[in-house]
Amino acid sequence: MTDKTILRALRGETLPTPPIWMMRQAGRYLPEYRATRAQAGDFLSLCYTPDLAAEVTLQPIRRYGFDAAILFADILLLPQALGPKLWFETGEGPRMETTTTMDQVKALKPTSEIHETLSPIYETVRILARDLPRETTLIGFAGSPWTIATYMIAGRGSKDQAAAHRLKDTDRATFQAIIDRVTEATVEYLSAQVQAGAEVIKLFDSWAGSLKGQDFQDFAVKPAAEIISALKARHPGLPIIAFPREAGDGYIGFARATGADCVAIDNSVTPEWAAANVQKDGCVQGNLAPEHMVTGGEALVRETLRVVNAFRKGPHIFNLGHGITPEADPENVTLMIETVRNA
Ligand code: 1CP
Repeated sequence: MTDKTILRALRGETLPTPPIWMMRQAGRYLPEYRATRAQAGDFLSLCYTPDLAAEVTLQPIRRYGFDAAILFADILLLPQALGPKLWFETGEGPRMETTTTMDQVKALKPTSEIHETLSPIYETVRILARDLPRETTLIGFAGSPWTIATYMIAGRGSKDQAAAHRLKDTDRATFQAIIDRVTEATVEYLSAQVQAGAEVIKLFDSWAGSLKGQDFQDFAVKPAAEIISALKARHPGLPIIAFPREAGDGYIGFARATGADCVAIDNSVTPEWAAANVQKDGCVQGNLAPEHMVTGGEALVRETLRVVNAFRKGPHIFNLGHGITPEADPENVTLMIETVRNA
């Protein structure tokens, strides 16, 4: 049995002080991240250079002593490993060769070949498993199939995921084939991360909020349930955090429906609502608005305490409702952590 606080919370323990980490904790708000990224040259080179990816993963642990480190990589590396070209437009974001026809789905690489591209990621995990402080939990991750499919179909990020919805509603067979290929590959990718030393897995369904009704069941719940049951069959006891961002009422029962040990909550719902409706089923993670890392001050302290107090009676991992942004002030992160640990 381990004493790592995050693993205890994920087993359902209510702790006097919630463990804490932060989405995008390695990122552009940190000067040391910007320096290592400049050394790597570009973002994808940083992801695929194990020593540098491990270094930026460790930076926020050294600076702040977070209870968890999240592997530095990106959700789009997995679809890239299936064949489509991926690049990042400076100041704009990811771009990807699109997959929208059955012929293109059939031309994707077989799942067994993804490791050729992704082996540097497993090496980063191995370095981290060796170099992290004993008390720090190592989190591996992947995107959920729906969120990955939105980038594969549109070739880029989009606010409303219109292209993916269109394919889903006009060519269900092709859309379903994309979801199935990504689901299968994600199991292999995450399983390899666990073998390399990841102790917890997080599934990011950043665009789950645009799936409504039966679509939410079919494309947010079902693929997550398949991935989680396959991973738990191979790695008994592996704790898994699911993040169906902006799911709203879809958060209710999500842990039970998918087998996740913890549901990460965004900040479009209140912590009081999430405590009453989601934490009753087990561990929750969240959900301070990331804007407070930019604005700081009294509002940061007040809202941090509000989140801690709302979730106090059950298992909770403190986090932001979404990733910290480049404009954030590193001092505000210190203030948030002190507020949580002294609450
Ligand atoms: O340095 C840079 O300029 C690149 C910025 C950046 C960073 C730091 C990107 C590009 N990805 C990352 C790292 C990253 N991405 C991590 C590392 C671990 C961490 O510190 O948290 C993780 C877990 C992700 C996951 C990720 N990538 C998601 C899911 C979580 C979320 O934010 O909703 C998504 C949607 C992506 C795609 C992506 N990669 C990068 C950007 C800017 C985006 C979003 C594109 C869009 O707006 O659609």
